[in-house]
Amino acid sequence: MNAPKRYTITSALPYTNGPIHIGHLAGVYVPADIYSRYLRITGNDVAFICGSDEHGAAIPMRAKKEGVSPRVIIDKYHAIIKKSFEDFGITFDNYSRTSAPIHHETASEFFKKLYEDGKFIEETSEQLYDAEADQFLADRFVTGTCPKCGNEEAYGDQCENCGSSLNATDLINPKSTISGAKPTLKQTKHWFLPLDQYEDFLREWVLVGHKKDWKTNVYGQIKSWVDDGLRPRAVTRDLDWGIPVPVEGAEGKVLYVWFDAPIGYISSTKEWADREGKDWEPYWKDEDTKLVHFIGKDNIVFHCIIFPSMLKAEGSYILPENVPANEFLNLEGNKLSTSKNWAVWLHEYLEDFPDKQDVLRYALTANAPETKDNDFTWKDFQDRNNNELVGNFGNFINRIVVLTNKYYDGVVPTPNEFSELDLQTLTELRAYPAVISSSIERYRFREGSQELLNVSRLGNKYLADEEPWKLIKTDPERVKTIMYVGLQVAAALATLSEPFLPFTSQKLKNILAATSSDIKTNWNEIATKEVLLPAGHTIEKAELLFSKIEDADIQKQLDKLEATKKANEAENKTIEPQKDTATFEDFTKMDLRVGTIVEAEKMSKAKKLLVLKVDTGLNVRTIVSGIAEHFKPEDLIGKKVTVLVNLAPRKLRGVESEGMILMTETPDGKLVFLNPDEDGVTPGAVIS
Ligand code: B3M
Ligand code: ZN
Repeated sequence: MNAPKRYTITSALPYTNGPIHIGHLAGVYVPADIYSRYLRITGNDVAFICGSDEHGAAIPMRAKKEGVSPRVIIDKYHAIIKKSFEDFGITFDNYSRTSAPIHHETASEFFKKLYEDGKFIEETSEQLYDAEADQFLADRFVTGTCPKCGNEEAYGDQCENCGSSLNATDLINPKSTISGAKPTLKQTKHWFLPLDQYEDFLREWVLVGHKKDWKTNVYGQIKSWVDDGLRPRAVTRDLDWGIPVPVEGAEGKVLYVWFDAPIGYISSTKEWADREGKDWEPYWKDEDTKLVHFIGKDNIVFHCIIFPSMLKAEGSYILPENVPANEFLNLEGNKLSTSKNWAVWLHEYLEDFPDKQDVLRYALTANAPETKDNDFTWKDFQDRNNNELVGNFGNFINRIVVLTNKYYDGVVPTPNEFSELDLQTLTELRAYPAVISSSIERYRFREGSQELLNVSRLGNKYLADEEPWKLIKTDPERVKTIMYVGLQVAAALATLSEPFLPFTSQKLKNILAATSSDIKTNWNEIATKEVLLPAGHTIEKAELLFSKIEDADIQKQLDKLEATKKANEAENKTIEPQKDTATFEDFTKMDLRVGTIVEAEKMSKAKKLLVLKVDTGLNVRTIVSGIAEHFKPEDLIGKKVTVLVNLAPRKLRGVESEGMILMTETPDGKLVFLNPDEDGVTPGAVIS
C-alpha cells in the first residue's frame, strides 16, 4: 500500500439550469465518490470538492423559459442538486456555489492577477450580434454548423458532437437562439488568453509527461487540439449575468463562465478550509498534492487545455495529476437530454426506489462509460440487482448471518484446525484489498466493482462446497470452523464495499456489530490480519441487504419513457425557421399544376425511390420521388397530387426526373401528399 498523500479531488460543477440525472452520476459523481471514499479509508488526506455552476448563458436562458429571474433558477436547482448528491451518498467535503461572495472574490482576484501580469491580449474585434434582441451572441446564445464535424447544432463555444472548442465566429450559418435571426457583426472589446503561447507547455506537460498514465480518450483529444494549433480565447463576455470584469473600461462585461467555473474548485476549497480551520493553499499549491479532476468528455478541453493554461499563467498553482474523463451514458438507446426530458432524474428515481441508492450506484458503476459510450437499460438494472446484488452479495451475507444466529445465537464460533480449502479461501480473501485498490487507483471502477462481487462469490462458493447446513447434524465441530471462515469473508465485504455501496456497507457493519473495537474494518488490515471478526464477538440478527426488483417495477419505468417519447413527438420541437423573403415575382416563377399518378414502380437498388409517371395535363412525364418507404406503388395509381412542373430536370440514379411532387411530413416522420387537412399534419410543417 502506498504512503498516505494529500489529494484534491474535484468533480465538474453542475449547471443549475435543471436537476441532475443518471448520466451525471455515472460519468462524474459516482466514480469521484468511489475514489474519494477509497482514499479516505486507506488513510489519505482528501479534499473532495464541488459546487454549483451558476453563471453562463444557460441560466438566464432557463430563467426566461420559466418566466422568473436567474436568481430564482439558481436557488431552486442548487437546492435540488445538492439534495440529490446527499441522497446518493456523494461525500463532498464541500459543496459550494459560484454565486457565493468567496467565489466572486477569488475569480476576480485571479483575473486581476493575470491582467496585471500582462497575460491577456486586449482586443476590439467583430463579434456576432443579434440586433433584434440587442445582445452579443456567444456560447449557447448561438448555434450553427461545426466547422470540424458538420454537426448543425454546435454552440458558440463548443461542439457537443465532436468536442471541439470553438469561437462563435467559427460557426458556419450561425443563428441566434434568442430570436432565430441570422447574426450581424458588431465591434466589441474583450480580453483573450493567448492559448497559442501555451502550446509548448501543454506539449511538454501532457503529451510527453502523461502519455502513459492518462486515459487514451483524454490524451487523444488533447493531442488533436494541440496538433491543430491553439488560438487566443476570449475570457470575457458581453452579458449581464456573471462576475463583472474587474478592470476599468469593462462595464457591462462579465467573465466567461468557463473562466470562472474551474476557479470555483479553488473557492470551494477555500470555503471548506475556512470552515474546518485549515489552510487551503497546500491543497492547490504544494507539489506533493495530487489534483484529480473528474469530468465528462465534453469538458476535456476546459480542464486539460484552458484551465491548466490559466493556472500556469498565474504561476503559483499545481497542475492536475490526472483527468479521468468518462464517455457518455445513453438511456435505452438514445442520448440523455434535459430539454427532451429523456433522462432518469435522481429525485424521481428515489420516489420509485426509495431505498435503492446503492443499486443505482452499482448498476451505473458496473456499466460505466469508462472507455466508450454505454447504454443504461432498465433491464440491465433489474438483472444486476436481482442476479448480482440479491443473488450473489445479499445471498451470501444472509446465509452466513442467519446460520450464525441459528447455530450459535449470533456468537462467532471458535474455529478448529483449518483445512486446505479454509486456508486457500482465507489467502484468496487477503489478496482482494490489493486487487480492488489497483482497479480504483487506475480509475477502473467497473473492474473494481466486479472484483468486489468476486469476494461474495468466493464466500458463496465456499459455503456451497462445504454445506454447513448438512454437516451440522454429523460434524458440528467442523461447522464451527466453516462458519468462522465465512464470517471473515463477510467482515471483509463490509469494508471493501464501502466505496461502491456505502449504504450497504453501513448496514452490513451494523449487522456484524462492527462498531465494537475488537473487529477489524480497516482496508489495509484485511490483507495483513488473520482475524477480522474474532471468536466470541456477537453479531446482530439478519436483515436483507437487497430486495428483488419485479418486472412490474421495470415496466413502470419503461412506460414513463414511452410517454416522454410520445410527448416529444407531439410537441415536435423542430419547427424550421422561415426562409428569406420571396418576391411575388419569385413565386410566380414556380409553375404548380395538379397531376394524376398513372404508373408507379420501385427503382431497383434504391430503397427510398419510386419512379412515377404523372399526367400533368401538359404531358405524361417521369418523376422520381423519394417516397418508397412510405407508399406501396400500387396504392398510388390514380392519386391526384400537386406537381412543380418547371423544376429544372435532374438525373437520379440514371433516371431523368422532370418535376417534383409536393409533400409534407408529420412530426413522427410520415410523408404525406400535400393536403394540410390530412391527419397528423401540424402547423409549421414545411412543404417541399
Ligand atoms: N458546468 C458542466 C457541464 O458542462 C459544467 C462544468 C463546469 S466544471 C468547472 O455540463
Ligand atoms: Zn463538431
